[in-house]
Amino acid sequence: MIIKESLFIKSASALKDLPVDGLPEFAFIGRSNVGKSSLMNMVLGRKGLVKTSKKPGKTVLLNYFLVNSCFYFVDLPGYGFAARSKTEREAWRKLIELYLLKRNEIQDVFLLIDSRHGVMDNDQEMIDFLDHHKIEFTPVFTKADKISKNMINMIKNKNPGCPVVSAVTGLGKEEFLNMIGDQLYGRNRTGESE
Ligand SMILES: Nc1nc2c(ncn2[C@@H]2O[C@H](COP(=O)(O)OP(=O)(O)OP(=O)(O)O)[C@@H](O)[C@H]2O)c(=O)[nH]1
Ligand SMILES: [Mg+2]
Repeated sequence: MIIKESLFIKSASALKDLPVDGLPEFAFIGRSNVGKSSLMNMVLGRKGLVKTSKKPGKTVLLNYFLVNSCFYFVDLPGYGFAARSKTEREAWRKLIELYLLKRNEIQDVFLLIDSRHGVMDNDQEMIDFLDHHKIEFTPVFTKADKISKNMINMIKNKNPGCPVVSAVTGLGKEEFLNMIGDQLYGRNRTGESE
């Protein structure tokens, strides 16, 4: 899978504002600060395309990026941002749950987990929600530059098929893109993504 082009399309705060072209989409979800926006930039090879922040909670809308004119990356607002008010957290929950339950275009949900911390309570809540509604997802382990090679291997052995990535070193980029290529186009006879 080669990225030829990526383009910011829109930010939406309601399902009625989402694209209507029916293209498949990959949703990036995870705790605030886990590295969703950074991973998107890394795999797209575009440093500043998706806004990243040292301050958690930056992304509060569904942000759509069109890739190769054939699928979308959707940057979802992060959860577990303590400074958000109760009303804001409720609005977040409503938007995310509606999106995950109703949006037929979703091809896969990438659930990002910080390699250093593993699955935390609010990650588990999200996993329970997805499992309960039989929504398929792929765990992706981020910030692998912060852990040892041994730890990386341990995570890989425990979670076969789940990418372990670093937005800093580019680790896992090819595996991540191949996974997307496989999901969209399947594998050709040589076993490589088309
Ligand atoms: N060392 C390291 N730092 C990273 C990596 N990915 C992201 N970061 C840093 O982690 C912080 C948060 O990254 P973002 O990509 O903005 O995280 P996010 O999940 O989009 O956060 P929200 O939009 O707030 O939900 C930034 O300071 C990044 O530079 C990584 O692979 N390695
Ligand atoms: Mg973000």
